[in-house]
Amino acid sequence: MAEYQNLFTQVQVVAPLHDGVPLPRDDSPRSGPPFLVHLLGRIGNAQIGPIYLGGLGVASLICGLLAFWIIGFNMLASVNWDPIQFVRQLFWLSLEPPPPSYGLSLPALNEGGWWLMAGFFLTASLLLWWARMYRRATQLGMGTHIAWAFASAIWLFLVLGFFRPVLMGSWGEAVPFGIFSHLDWTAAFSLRYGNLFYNPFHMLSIAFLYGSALLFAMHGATILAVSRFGGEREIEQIVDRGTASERAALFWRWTMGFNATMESIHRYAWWFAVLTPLTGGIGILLTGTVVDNWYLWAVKHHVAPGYPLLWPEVADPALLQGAKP
Ligand code: 07D
Repeated sequence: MAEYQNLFTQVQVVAPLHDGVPLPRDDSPRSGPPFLVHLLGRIGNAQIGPIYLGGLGVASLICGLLAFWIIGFNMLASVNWDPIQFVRQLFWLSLEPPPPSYGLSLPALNEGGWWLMAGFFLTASLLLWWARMYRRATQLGMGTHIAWAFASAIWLFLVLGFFRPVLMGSWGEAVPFGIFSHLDWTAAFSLRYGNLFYNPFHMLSIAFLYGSALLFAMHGATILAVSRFGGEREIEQIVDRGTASERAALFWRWTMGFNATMESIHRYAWWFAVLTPLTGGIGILLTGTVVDNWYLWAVKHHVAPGYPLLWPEVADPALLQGAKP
């Protein structure tokens, strides 16, 4: 008889290849016969496929590839179509949004027009992928929690690249497509608006981001720690005394006085993850539209002290760009 297996043992659990549950009648067929990959089986399920493509998936992939190609070929053109320089300088290459003089009008192709087109296709791709996730979940009889969490990330993406530029009246406000250029944009944005650390929504977003990491570590560690009692099979373990889940709960009640439940821990995780980009998007939307300098905002609202007048040579942010006279 096989020895009891859990996730610490070296034996890979391989089930017979299967297509999964039958799909509703109007759905597309799933593509490709499934196959096994041993190495992937070490980090997850060894069975790959069948994949469900469907109309939304294909449309999303086409839009995503168009965006990818527009960005990539513009970068290649910027190094004179030299593939060696393309690779060497890849992290420095960028497709920039139009200059502010264009406002929200249609820019010439090589002055931000390609950027606008790439942004359009990237947005279309994300929204189509969102619809695909929503539809696949309902077709499987699942809740739509994954799609709504994804919507929260798309919200921040749209604030950065669409809603805020529209409110500011210029595409030039949006983020460039490039590795280092988007990092530079982020730093410049923070400096231009008086240090984003003083933006309370940036604070909240960081709290949820770090909180997500902490919860993830606590939950992952708890389940691993009780896997010798079958803890990864959560649902079977919830009701029984002396089981993995009772030990996990006891551990936290002993160490913190309080324990989450097998259900509530996943709700905390979902909310912390969702609130990260949700609060972040609010913070970005307010920047430049409602608040022009977050440091001065913080001083005014007694969040931060003003600069002491002890060292007159210290540059007062109130006198820098973005400050009201
Ligand atoms: C970015 C949006 C959704 C993404 C989607 C994916 C593709 C790729 C590819 C075609 C993640 C779409 C894209 C599919 C397609 C191809 C090739 C989600 C995103 C849908 N900060 N900061 C945050 C910290 C500072 C700044 C959030 C920490 C400085 C700006 C987060 C620190 C400055 C913005 C956070 C720190 C600064 C942020 C992001 C520490 C200057 C934002 C949350 C310790 C560097 C964003 C309110 C997230 C935001 C943001 C953390 C420092 C600037 C909490 C820990 C002071 C401008 N910062 N930050 O989930 O929401 O992003 O701000 O120093 O816009 Mg910050």
